[in-house]
Amino acid sequence: VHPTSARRPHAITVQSENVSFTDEHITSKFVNRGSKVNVVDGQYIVTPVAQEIEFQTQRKVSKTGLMMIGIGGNNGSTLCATILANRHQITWHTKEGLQTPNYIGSLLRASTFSLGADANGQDINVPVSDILPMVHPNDLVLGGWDISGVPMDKAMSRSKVLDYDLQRQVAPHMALLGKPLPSIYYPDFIAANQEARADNLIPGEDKQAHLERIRADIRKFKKDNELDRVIVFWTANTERYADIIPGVNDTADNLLNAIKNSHSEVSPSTVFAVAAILENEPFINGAPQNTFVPGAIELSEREKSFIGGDDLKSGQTKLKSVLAEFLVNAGIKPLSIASYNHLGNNDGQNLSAERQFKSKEISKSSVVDDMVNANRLLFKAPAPGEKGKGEHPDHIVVIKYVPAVGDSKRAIDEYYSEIFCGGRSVINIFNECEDSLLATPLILDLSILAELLTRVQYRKEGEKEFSPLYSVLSLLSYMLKAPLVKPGTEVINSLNRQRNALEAFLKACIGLEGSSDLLLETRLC
Ligand code: NAI
Ligand code: DG6
Repeated sequence: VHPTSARRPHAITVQSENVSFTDEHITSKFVNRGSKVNVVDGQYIVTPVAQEIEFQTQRKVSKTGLMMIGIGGNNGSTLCATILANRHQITWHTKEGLQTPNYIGSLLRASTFSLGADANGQDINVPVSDILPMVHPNDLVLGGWDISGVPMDKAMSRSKVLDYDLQRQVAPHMALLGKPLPSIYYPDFIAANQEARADNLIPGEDKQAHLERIRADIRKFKKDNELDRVIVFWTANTERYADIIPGVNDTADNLLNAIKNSHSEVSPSTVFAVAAILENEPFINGAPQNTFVPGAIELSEREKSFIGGDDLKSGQTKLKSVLAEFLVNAGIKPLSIASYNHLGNNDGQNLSAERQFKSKEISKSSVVDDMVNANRLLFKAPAPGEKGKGEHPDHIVVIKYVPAVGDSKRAIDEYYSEIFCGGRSVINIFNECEDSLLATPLILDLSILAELLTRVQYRKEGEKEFSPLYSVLSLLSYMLKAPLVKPGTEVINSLNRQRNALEAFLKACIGLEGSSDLLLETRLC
C-alpha cells in the first residue's frame, strides 16, 4: 500500500440485526421488493413481491493489477501518468497556478452517497468509496499491451494530453513502466490509418497461439507482481463489428474452435476477452465494437468469469442520457436529436474510417431507446405485427477528424422538441473538453468496481451456499454507453437509474436501503 493511499479502516458500521461485520466479511440480509404486473383485458393486475437475499462481501481488498490493451494510447498513457502523479504527490505549474493531482471525474472517489440524516435532519454524505472496502487507484499495479512499441514516457508525450510541467516530472516514473507488451494485430479490424503504429506485434497468424500468449502474459504479470486479481481492460482502438456467423462465434464451443482454426472473423478484442475469461480475470470493453459475440458471453457464463462493456460513456452521451430522460419524463416530446463532434486525436483518426465509425455510431445511438419506449403517451408503440421500435425521435451522430484540435473534443447537440399545443423548443449544447481526461477516471471506476464485485457473493432464501454474481456486470452501466446486460433483460440507459442501482446495491451489501426521496418525516405532521 502506497503511503498516499493509506487511510483509516472502513469507517461505516451499521447497527442492525440484518447485518454482521466480521474481520473477513460483511454479511447483510436484504429484501428485494418489486411488483409483478399482469395485463388482462386492458386491466393491470399488480402484485407486490419480495424476496430475501443475503449478500456477503469479502472485506480484504485484492492486490489488483490493471492490464490495459492499448496502454500506449491517449487513455492508457494518461491513466498511468495521473495515477503516478497521485501516487507520488507530484504538483505542477499551469498558467492558473499550482495544480495538485486528484481523481475528479471518478464517481467512486469524487462523489458521495447519503447514508441518512443526523439528529438535526441533515443528510450525512460519504464518499462512495467508503461504502465498501475498495482498491485505492494509487495501489493499482499497471501494465498492458500495445501494437505500438513506444515506451510509456514517450507515449505520454505523443498523446499531448497533460500539461508539460506534469509530463516533465512524471516522465521518469513513466519510463519505469517500460515498453508495452507486444500485442495482436489483425489489420482488417481497425482503420488502415493505424498501420504505421503497428510495430510491436506478437508474430504469426495462429489465433490459438495468440490466445495462449495473452493468457501467459496475464499469468506472468500476476505472478511477477504477486497479485490476487488482474483486470483486463480494452482501451485500444475501436474495431469494426465482427459478423455473427452461426457455427463460428454463436456459442462458446464454436468460438473456441474458431480461435483454434484462426477464423478471420475473430477480432483481437475477442481473443483478449476469451483469454481473460479463461484466466478467470474480469474483462472490460471500453470501446464500442461487439467484442462480446454470443459465444464470448456464453463462455463467461460457463466459466463464471466477469465481463463488462461496452464503450466508455464520458461526455456527450452521458449528457444525452440525462437530457433525453429529462425531456421525456417532463412530458416533452423530443422530435430530433442531432449530435456532432470533432476531435483530432488518434481515436478521431481511427474513427474517420467508415467501419470503425459505424461501431461508434451504434453505441452512441442506442442511448435514448429505453426512455422513449417507457413513454407511449408521447411515442406510439409499433402496431401489432409491425417490425421495429415504433415511433422514435430522429437521431443522428456525426464525428469528424480535425487534427489541429488534438484531444480537445468539441461537441454540439441540438434537441428539438414538441411542447404544449404545437409549440417547439430547441436546446443547443456546446461542450469543449479534453476527451481523455473525461475518459480515464471511468477506467478507474470500472476496474475498481469490477474488483469489488468479484468479492461479493449472494444466496437466496433456502440456499445453503453463497454464489458469485452473474457474469455480465450490468452494475457498471453508469460508465458505459451501450451497457451489456444479461441476455433477454432490459438495457437501462437512464444515468439516474444506473446510479440509483449502484447506490442501492452497494448499500444493500451493508444492510441499508437505497436512497428514498420520500422524506416522509418532512411531509407528515
Ligand atoms: P488511442 O488511439 O489514443 O489509443 C488506442 C491505442 O490502442 C493506441 O496506442 C493503439 O496503438 C492501440 N491498439 C490498437 N489496436 C491494438 C491491439 N490490437 N492491441 C493492443 N493495442 C492496440 O485512443 P484513446 O483515445 O486512448 O481511446 C481508446 C479507446 O477508447 C477507443 O476505442 C475509443 O473509441 C474509446 N473511447 C475513448 C473515449 C475518450 O474520451 N477518450 C471515450 C469513450 C471511448
Ligand atoms: C468522438 O466521438 C470520439 C469518441 O471516442 C468519443 O469521444 C467517446 O466515445 C466519448 O463519447 P461521449 O459521447 O461519451 O462523449
